[in-house]
Amino acid sequence: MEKIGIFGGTFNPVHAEHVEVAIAAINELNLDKLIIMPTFSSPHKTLIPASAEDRINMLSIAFSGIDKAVISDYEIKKQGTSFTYLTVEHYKELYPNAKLFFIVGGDMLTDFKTWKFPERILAAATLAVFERENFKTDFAAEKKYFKQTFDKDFIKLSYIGKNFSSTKIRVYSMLNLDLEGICIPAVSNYIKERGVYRGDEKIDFLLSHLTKKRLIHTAGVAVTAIKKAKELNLPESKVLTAALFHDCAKYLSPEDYPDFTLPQNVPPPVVHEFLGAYVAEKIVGIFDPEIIDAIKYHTTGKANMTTLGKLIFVADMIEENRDYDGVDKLRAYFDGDFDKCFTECLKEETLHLLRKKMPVYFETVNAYDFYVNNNKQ
Ligand code: DGI
Ligand code: FE
Ligand code: FE
Repeated sequence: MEKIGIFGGTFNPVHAEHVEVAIAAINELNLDKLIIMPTFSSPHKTLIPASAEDRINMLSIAFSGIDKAVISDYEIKKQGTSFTYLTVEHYKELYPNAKLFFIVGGDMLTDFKTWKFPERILAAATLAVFERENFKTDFAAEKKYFKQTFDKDFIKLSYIGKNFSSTKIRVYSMLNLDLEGICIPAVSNYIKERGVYRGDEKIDFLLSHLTKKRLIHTAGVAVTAIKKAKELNLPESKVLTAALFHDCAKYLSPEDYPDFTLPQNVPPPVVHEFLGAYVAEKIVGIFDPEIIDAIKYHTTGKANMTTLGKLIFVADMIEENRDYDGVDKLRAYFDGDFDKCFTECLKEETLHLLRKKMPVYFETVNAYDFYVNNNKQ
């Protein structure tokens, strides 16, 4: 009996881990064919979108060496939200005598129950699940649940998917940073040649006013913050813009902006948050007051911050390039309890300033009082 796998995703863009999963599925399931199925995704809803054509081209490049993999434009051609049950039923009709597998990551397993007509998916195809490195899946419990709920089993692949981030590739591309080591070389050439994820004129401001090191830090803040956007109910585009511009004034001087008024007694390391808010609005043209406010207090914090403000503050402190004692502990909180992470970051920053005998700005004192001492009147 012919064995056919279906592997869906946004592939925006495809990265090395997708290819590894595909190879593992082909080998472990002994597939005759693996259909790679990029989902249709609305450009308006996608953070840093690529055209369907570009996504398909990048997939073709990435899978060019794997004969059993074929790229399908089925869902993209259909447009709109595609439902997995319709896709697998379509292929079941096309290949009535084949055994179909639908390949998903362990993180999707919990999600699966909320998909439309899971029982119809399982009637047409068998799930083949790969584990995710940083995602604990209780496979025994899931198997039991599947048996009870659907009277079906799924196959657990032995392959463990590593954490690769398409978001990182997109953000790095936007900031003109080197994709080496994070993107398949041939795909990265395509991205560069076609300018797939090129930034707009606003981004040009960052490219001409920040150092490379600062751009890498900026990308780190963006990738970290975007990870939490959904959970915190924040629009990804807002999070991205605030993260990208949070340090836009890091190397600028207030003297060069005569219309800008710096508040009194601002310690030198804090100047760039106020100047940044000014520059982002008046020079770059970012008008969302919540974004401007997040930039304005990203260094000091303040009492009564917005969720966006807290997220930028935290991401700034724990992004992957940060390296100080205690940062790993803060990162662990970030993965778990965001509010706890935020108060711990605030404590850490305040202690750091006290240790270094640096002046603590009154907004930081207020934030500490509000969040750590819980003086919320
Ligand atoms: O701009 P970044 O380097 O990414 O990070 P940041 O904006 O959080 O902080 C820049 C520096 O400002 C950092 O060394 C800590 C310092 N800082 C933060 N809050 C205060 C502060 N310095 C003083 N003097 N007072 C503060 O309240
Ligand atoms: Fe900063
Ligand atoms: Fe920063």
